Amino acid sequence: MAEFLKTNDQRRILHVDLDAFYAQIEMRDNPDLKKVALIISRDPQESHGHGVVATANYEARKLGVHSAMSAAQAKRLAPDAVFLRPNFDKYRAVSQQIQAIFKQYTKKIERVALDEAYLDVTDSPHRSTAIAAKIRHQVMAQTSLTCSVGVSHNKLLAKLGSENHKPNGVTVINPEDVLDFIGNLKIADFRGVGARSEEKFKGLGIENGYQLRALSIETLRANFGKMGDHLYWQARGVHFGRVMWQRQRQSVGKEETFDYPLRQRQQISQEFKKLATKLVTLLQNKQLSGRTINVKIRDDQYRTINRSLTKEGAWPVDVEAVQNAAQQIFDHAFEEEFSIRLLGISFSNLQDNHYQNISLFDQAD
Ligand code: DCP
Ligand code: MG
Repeated sequence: MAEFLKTNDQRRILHVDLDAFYAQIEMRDNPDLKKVALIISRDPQESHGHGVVATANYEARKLGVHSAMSAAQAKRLAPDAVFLRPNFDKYRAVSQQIQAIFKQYTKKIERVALDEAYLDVTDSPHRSTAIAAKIRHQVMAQTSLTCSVGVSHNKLLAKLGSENHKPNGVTVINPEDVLDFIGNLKIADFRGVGARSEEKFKGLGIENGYQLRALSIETLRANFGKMGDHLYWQARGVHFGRVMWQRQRQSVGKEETFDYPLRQRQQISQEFKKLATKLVTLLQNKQLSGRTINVKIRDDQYRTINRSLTKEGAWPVDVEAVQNAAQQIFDHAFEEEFSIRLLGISFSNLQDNHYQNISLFDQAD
């Protein structure tokens, strides 16, 4: 099968993840716990069997204990384990120390959990591997904790990389290594593949990334619905999700208040055209689109109506399309007479339009 996949993704992304985070902190603070199976959870005896395992050290993991398992089950697997209640204040404080280290290398940090973050270091003058090494060194020096780091050109690969050599490891995935790295993954390593999908894949005779990649997008869709598309691109190591380092805008919009109330549909459609033109320019400048168009209408009694139209995919960033959608919403809300003081149009459920023009779909297989 020929692979012509030129995504030309030039970003440099790191995924940093502390090893057995809560458990490692507790072992650091009480070294006696290093020798035993340690489970961070309420004790099943105290909680009438209701506790859930937050995490476990590697001794306990050897016995089959893992996150999200019931404490009662963990107790059966590891009867001699020490159960410790989580101390979130302590973990949050460590998390802040770690974040402060990340900030020395980039402001583009997406914190995913207390112990986990993506860093976009594309703009840094330093090599990605040097940054990874320095971060690991500083985390150890300042917190006495180990972490694992994945380095690649997108978030998916960076995350898979950090999982690859856990604990206390670094994995760099260069573009030329992507297809082999992904090919060698077990099917359960792919995002979104849980116990049920794993069974389904077993039924199809699919156990690894190479076999997954051999499946057509149609086969994947037929078996896994929308997940099928995600799996198709994962199998090729393609992922355009951005490191969400800023609080994302909720919406982008324009509105206009009128000195004299508008009473004719003709006036309304003219105003919608003006608003749509301004909004489209704004969206183009920001390279954004959205799945939802919202229209705000206020009449001279100060009654305000907000209505929206949501599509499966992004709306075209196009004056006529936006104007028509707004008019449609308006006509639906006002069939007879009206007296309008304010009109507004906005886009929400925003999406990045940045990659729209990249030809990554010209693939032959
Ligand atoms: N956590 C939790 N419940 C879960 C998963 C995680 O409470 N279902 C908490 C406990 C973990 C921390 O979040 O210590 C970090 O989650 P990770 O998934 O990164 O797990 P660990 O850091 O414990 O282990 P690993 O070495 O696999 O990263
Ligand atoms: Mg972790």
